Amino acid sequence: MPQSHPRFISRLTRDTLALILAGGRGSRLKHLTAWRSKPAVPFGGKFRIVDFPLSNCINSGIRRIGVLTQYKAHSLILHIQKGWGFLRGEFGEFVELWPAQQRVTETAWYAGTADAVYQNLDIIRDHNPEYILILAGDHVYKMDYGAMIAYHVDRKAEMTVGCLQVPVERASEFGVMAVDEQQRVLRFAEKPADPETLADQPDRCLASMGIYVFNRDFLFDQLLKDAEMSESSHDFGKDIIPRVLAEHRIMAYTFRDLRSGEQAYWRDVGTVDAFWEANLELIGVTPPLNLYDKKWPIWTYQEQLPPAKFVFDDADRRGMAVDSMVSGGCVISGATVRHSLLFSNVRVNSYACVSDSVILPDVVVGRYCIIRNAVIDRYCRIAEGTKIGLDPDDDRKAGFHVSEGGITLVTPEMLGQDANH
Ligand code: ADQ
Ligand code: ADP
Repeated sequence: MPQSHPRFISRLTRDTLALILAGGRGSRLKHLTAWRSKPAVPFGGKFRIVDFPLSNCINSGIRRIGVLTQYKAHSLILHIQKGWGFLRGEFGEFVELWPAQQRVTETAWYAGTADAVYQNLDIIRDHNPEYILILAGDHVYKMDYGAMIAYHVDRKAEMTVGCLQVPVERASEFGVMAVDEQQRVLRFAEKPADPETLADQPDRCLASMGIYVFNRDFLFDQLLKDAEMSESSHDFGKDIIPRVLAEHRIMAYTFRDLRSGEQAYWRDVGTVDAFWEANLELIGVTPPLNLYDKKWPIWTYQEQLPPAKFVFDDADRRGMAVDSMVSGGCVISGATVRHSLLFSNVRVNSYACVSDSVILPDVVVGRYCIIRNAVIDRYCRIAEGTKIGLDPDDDRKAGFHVSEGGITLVTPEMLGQDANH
């Protein structure tokens, strides 16, 4: 049987435990991650970022998943508890939350990513998987991990690193590697100032996606060794990969669209500008990320909400949204919404005009407001007549955050409102 046969892949994914690293702060998202970790940041109208790697696992047939949390985990924990309890424990399926719990020493929380996994080694050992798939909780993409695990086994790798080609100007944000013709990793530099480019393309680099497949014993050996090293920062990219690649078989797996073979959609929505852009991109007629794909559904927790409605107000002004995505529970009354994404339960009142903006759940936009090029955080109540996104200096004076790309971010705290609703 050829190794890429679907039945063979389903055996591999059944033998895999996935660990989603969801502890990072994501500080470049500014105030959006003041109270929640980046994986818990809402995305795409009704999802949170962590729903993407979680859904990828389920859709790939991986049904044993640990989510490792640390920073401001409350909203992430609630989301996972409410939304991801549908797996069948009696079949050995689970999504479990593994908070930093000082299991190993009394004083240490998670240091780097490798330490986060190391601290859970005894739980992983109990599950006894053949392969361990380590994922970041903060990227938006649709990926069949089965194909990557099959590649890993096929190439007799001890560890496989998922990677993508990126333009050289952006490469310093990533782990950058060089590979031989068989795709074996020869060199790896974490966030290098002077990144090595691809041999045949001087303007592109091979960047790590921060996702890894490990053979169980190899992972255990390396984590135990790393834990002993006082000079290590206990991080996969900074410490483990560069240290092991000379003596071990570390392979690179390039993430491509399985059908077209082209570069696949993958976004690290790590800044306010990237967050705004990735959300608005979803609106297009043929968006680069299709959320309507029945073959690769994105699962989430959602409240039961009534449909969105668009109504005439008492002065007979039309409430409408064009070139927009509007989620359940929204009411647009006598107001105009253009090229915007409204999350659940947003209310836009008469004479208001919202354009090129991303409005998170449970926001109220008062009468006569004008909102442009903005991200409005959950639970903001925008007072009647407020203008946002018209003049960056006015926005800064009002206490809002204006991003490098000119997007205005507004949170309840900036409005002097209680975010605890
Ligand atoms: P970064 O994304 O910069 O680089 P890091 O900040 O360590 O790496 O975050 C990786 C993932 O782990 C994120 O999902 C984060 O939320 C989570 N995380 C971080 N610290 C954690 C901790 N202590 N406990 C639990 N979770 C934690 C990495 C790789 C690069 C690669 C990029 C791709 O190191 O080589 O290019 O990802 O984005
Ligand atoms: P999400 O909308 O992502 O669930 P929330 O806005 O509910 O995030 O915030 C996550 C957690 O942080 C909640 O427990 C909330 O009560 C708390 N929180 C949010 N903003 C503040 C704040 N300004 N001060 C104190 N706690 C806050």
